[in-house]
Amino acid sequence: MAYAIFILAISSTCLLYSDLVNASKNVKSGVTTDTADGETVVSSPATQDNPVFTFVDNLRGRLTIPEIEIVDRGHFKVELLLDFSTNQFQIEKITQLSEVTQAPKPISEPSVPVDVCKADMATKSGATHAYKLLDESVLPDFGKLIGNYSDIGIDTDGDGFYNSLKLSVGVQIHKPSSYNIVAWLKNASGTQMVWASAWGKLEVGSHTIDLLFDGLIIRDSGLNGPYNIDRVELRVGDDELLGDAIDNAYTTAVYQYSQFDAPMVSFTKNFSDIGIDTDGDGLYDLLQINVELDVQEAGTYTVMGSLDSSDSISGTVRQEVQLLTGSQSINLDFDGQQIFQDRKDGPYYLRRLRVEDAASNKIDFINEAYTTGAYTYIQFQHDDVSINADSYRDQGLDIDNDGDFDSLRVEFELNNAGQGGNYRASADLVDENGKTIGHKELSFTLTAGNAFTVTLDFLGSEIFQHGVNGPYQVSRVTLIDTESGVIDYQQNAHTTQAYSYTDF
Ligand SMILES: [Ca+2]
Ligand SMILES: [Ca+2]
Ligand SMILES: [Ca+2]
Repeated sequence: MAYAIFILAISSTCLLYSDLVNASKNVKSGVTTDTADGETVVSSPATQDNPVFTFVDNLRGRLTIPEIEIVDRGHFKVELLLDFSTNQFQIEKITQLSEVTQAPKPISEPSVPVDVCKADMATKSGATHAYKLLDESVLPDFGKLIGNYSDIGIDTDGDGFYNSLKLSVGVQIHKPSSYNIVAWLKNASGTQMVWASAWGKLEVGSHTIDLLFDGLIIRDSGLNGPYNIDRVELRVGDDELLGDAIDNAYTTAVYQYSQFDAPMVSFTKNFSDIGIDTDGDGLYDLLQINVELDVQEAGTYTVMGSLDSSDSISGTVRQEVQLLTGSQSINLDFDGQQIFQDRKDGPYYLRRLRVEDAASNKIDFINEAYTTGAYTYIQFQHDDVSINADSYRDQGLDIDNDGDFDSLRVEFELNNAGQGGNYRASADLVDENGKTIGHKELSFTLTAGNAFTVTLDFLGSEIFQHGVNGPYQVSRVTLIDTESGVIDYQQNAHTTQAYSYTDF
């Protein structure tokens, strides 16, 4: 019956309510919709007043439904009712609203194309819109899961470890079609581990379909069997309508996760870290993190990871390494000067750690890999002349006493343990949208060991013409030794007071 309604919907473009009202509908609706086997499929407001409905041309409209929670994949019919107090138009649309999912998920504002005669409606007024969401998922006439299962570990490369766990599923087919058989595997305590599927055309009769659960995933789970086949589904046709489903279908034989194949390489989650001073000046040029790997296949791999402080990224390292089989370590070296310039004390966090094979396939990944020991940023490499990041201050200067600031003065101190020389400092003044208001530079000479205040006066006329209120950011502060180049840098150094541009 559900199938008949499907045909009706796709062959009609302009239906009156009276054409449909007597149509037999073997479906249920309500806040919770049940299928024939008693399972909850859709939990949502099954009818909803005033959904957003818009026309894209004379015949076709588009219905936007606020939110639907999909409890299970299925095929659903949306009925749109346009009520003009005297005449009702009801339009229906069958649509598949969900993807393969292992957990309930809400779908926000799904958009459903609906065919409707705009010309017929043009003379009406005062329309109210409503929709119904009806489940048409189950097609019991096509085929059945007959409840026959068996399982075995499969080692395709003869290394003594299973590449996959094979589940054989018995099905009885009543109508020839394409079918997709899907199964989900859990451990005994209910943790979802892996799913597998097999697609093919099946003739009438009984068949045994083999599904292969990936051994790498079972190994990586660290969970021993016996495993439970939590659910098996038989899906029909290109649209994969649900033909049959069985929960708690089967329990496998006993397996240890260590009987399955391990990946080519994986992180052992053993780490250590150390500050390295390569030039003997007492400051760390590198923060070196030692990463241990377990290697099944020797070869060329790339290891990469990011070093974060609590609220910013200090750097990303990418390193190609030659690995032999067995357990071994590699070092990821993070730039100490970059850590100093970020001016965030540790501990630091090694994140987004991944290893790729020579073809750039991701083999292992850890999002939150490691927390380093405690460091202060001042322990990392910097010049004997550096910006004192805690010394920034700003003020408006009204030179001619006419009530408007002629400039915005930004000042900061330099730490100077050097022998003196010629330097240059520069900075940008930036608005809240990241747009640059002005740029200032100052060249100066330092004498040995004497502190120095850098004064940058941003033009009041530029701030006024820019027309955006503060507070402003003092950004891209750069300190240059005219002999050796950039010796210190701050991307976002200081936030000014909350000036109004009309103050200038
Ligand atoms: Ca194997
Ligand atoms: Ca050093
Ligand atoms: Ca003035």
